[in-house]
Amino acid sequence: MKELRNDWALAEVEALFALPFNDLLFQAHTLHRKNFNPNQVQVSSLLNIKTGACPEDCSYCSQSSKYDTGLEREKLMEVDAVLKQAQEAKDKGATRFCMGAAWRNPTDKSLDKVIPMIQGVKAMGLETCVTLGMLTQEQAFTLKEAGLDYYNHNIDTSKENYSNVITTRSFQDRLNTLESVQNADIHVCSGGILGLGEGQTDRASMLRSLANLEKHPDSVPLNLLVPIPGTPFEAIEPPTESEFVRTIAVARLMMPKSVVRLSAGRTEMGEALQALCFFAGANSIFYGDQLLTTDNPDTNTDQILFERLGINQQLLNSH
Ligand code: SAM
Ligand code: DTB
Ligand code: SF4
Repeated sequence: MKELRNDWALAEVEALFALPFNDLLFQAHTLHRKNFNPNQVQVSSLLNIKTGACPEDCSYCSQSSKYDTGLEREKLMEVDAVLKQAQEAKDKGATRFCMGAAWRNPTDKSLDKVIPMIQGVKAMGLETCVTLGMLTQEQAFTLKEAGLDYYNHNIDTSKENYSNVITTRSFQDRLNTLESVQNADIHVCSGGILGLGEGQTDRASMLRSLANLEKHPDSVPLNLLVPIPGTPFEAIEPPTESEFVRTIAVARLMMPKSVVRLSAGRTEMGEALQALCFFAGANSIFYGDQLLTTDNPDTNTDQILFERLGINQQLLNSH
């Protein structure tokens, strides 16, 4: 059997989801150990460089102009302020700095303002990541030239559930941007959110879309919805904990060499659930007190978690 597959049939993915929990976790963990050090977790920090007033209608998002979420809009940050935050993230032990903007897509003019941020962060010895919405092929090449390492662009949910979540763009728009990013030889970071009213078949379909890309995303963030008051999804039913862990395990089995990130939603997760996610194959987190507009566990809490689980001994000893 080919080691890295991109020809998954939906029924095969559903069959993985249907395995007894312990069998699924054992398989996923076994494969995880073959490809990674199981006690190492990569840490990325996030910064929202432009906040709110986004023209898209993503039903989960605090930054959409379509919903009254009480979020104050802020224009694009100055380069110096961004670099100061990047330095702080580095001092706390982050290895990658991800900058997000509430745009449908960047204009060429706004992209020009992001370039010195990427260059400055890279010069600090951090890996660089940005998430700016849809890109043209030209813009992807420009970002590559600026030295960008990763572009984050989530497919969010299944193709079938997409129009229940977002109507201002299509699933295919997302795939087109991912293709431009891959063409420009920038590492792809793409994943989704659990808790958008999807069922297990949707979760299987979303992972299938990611794993069947020409090349697997290098990084796969799996977010648990952070419910935002004022959005259509403010009171939606979350997935069960075991279903969340299953999704991580299936992602690990389908994309054995990709880094799977346990992303938003960790403030609501206890130690045992996060530990299970790391066992199932998650090996990255967002680290730092803030995500984009919502809280993340503070760095002390994460240091204690890592210490208890014996994760990243090296990082812990040096900070
Ligand atoms: N505007 C750009 C875009 O949509 O690609 C970049 C920023 S956007 C906030 C980045 C990603 O954050 C979204 O694709 C979504 O997966 C995730 N996200 C946004 N709000 C979230 C929430 N409330 N809970 C979990 N994940 C969320
Ligand atoms: C990703 O998959 N999750 C991050 C990052 N990529 C950009 C964003 C999470 C946002 C959570 C809600 C908020 O803080 O606004
Ligand atoms: Fe805008 Fe991105 Fe939020 Fe959608 S997820 S509303 S595109 S900031």
